[in-house]
Formats: sequence, C-alpha cells, structure tokens
Amino acid sequence: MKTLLLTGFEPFLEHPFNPAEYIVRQLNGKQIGFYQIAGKVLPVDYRRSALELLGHYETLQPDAVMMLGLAAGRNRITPERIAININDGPNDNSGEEMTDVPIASEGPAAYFSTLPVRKFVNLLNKRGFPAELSNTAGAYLCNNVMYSMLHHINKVKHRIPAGFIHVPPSNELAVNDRRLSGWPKETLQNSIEILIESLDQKIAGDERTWKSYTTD
Ligand code: PCA
Repeated sequence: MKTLLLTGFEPFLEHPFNPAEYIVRQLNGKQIGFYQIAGKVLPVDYRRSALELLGHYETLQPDAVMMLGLAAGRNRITPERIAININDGPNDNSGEEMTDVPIASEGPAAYFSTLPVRKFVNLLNKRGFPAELSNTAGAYLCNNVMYSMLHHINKVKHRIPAGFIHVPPSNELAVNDRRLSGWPKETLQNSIEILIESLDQKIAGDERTWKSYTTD
C-alpha cells in the first residue's frame, strides 16, 4: 500500500471555515485507490507552514503529495499548474505580512506541479464537477507550501507526484457572504476522492512511467 500525504489549511483571514481542512480530516486514514491517506492540517503561517509540511514529508516518506487550500474567489476546483518563488500577501494567522520575499533564496523562479493536472480537470468535468486548470496559486500560503514541497522533492531527487489543488468555498462560507459561491463540502470531498482514485500506482519511483505521466 502506498502513502499519500494530503494536506489542508486551518481557517484564515475573514474565513471562519476551511473546506480544505474538512476534506483532510474526513479522508485521513482512509484507503482510496492505491493509497493510504495521511491527512495533515497546516497552519496559515509564513514561517511555520512549510516547516511543518516538510516535517510530515520526512516522517511519512509518502509516495504522492496532494496539498489543498481554499480559493475564496473561485467557483470551481482548480488544480494549480505552477508555484512561484515569492511570498507576497496579506497577514497570516500570526499577523505577519510579506511583500516580495523569495521563498528559497537559492531556488529557481518556479516549479510545475507533477500531478497530472490536465487529466484531473478533464476527469472532474466529465464526472460533472466544475473544474479548470489554474496558472497561478497566488503568492500567499498555498503557493508557499506548493513551492516549498516541490523544491524539497527536487533537492532530494524523489520522483513522486506532488502538487496543489484549490477548492472553492463551501456553503458554510457562502451563507455569510453573498459574493461567494457555495458547494456542499461533501461534494468537494468527493471530487478530491475521485482525483486520488485516478492516480496510477506505478508512478512512484518508476522513471519510465514518470516521464510520460506529467506531460500526457
Ligand atoms: N488558502 C490560502 C491559504 C490557506 C488556504 O486555504 C491561499 O490560497 O493561499
């Protein structure tokens, strides 16, 4: 059985509920497809989020990493294509703001997701869950953990699928803010289960499969 590290975030800024946290708590310990899910909730904190994430990675040595976060302004599920080497966003949960700060001073400008993001979008739309490929994860904590994870995996030369998926607001958020779209949180959870189920078991560690996997 392979291990998939699934992360989500605690509530942040004006959002009292984070559907990404909900999904991670629901799926923690479950077996989906070829993977046993290790669910971890991360703080929204420029200094702590990535440290905790990399700690979980080192402890679990997962075969795949899927990170989740809330994109309050979106109305569909958006796998992220790319993470950039910048922290630039509003205050985190400790009150810290960052402007134009590189995440890794020695790191490249950006990393592409190594999850099959195009397949994910096509699969979800086919199954009736609105989804779209996103070309920016922003420059707040979601981009921060996506970049930090991909940078680490690159440094330690692992060949595993890893990437980030933004989920839209759930009804818990939409009822209090008419500008937000709302999805039942159970439907968001179901969408993520479908994506995990679609992950190929041969991907981890298999160089030949790996090469075609992210580009097909
Ligand atoms: N979404 C934020 C950070 C935490 C979360 O769930 C983001 O998109 O950066």
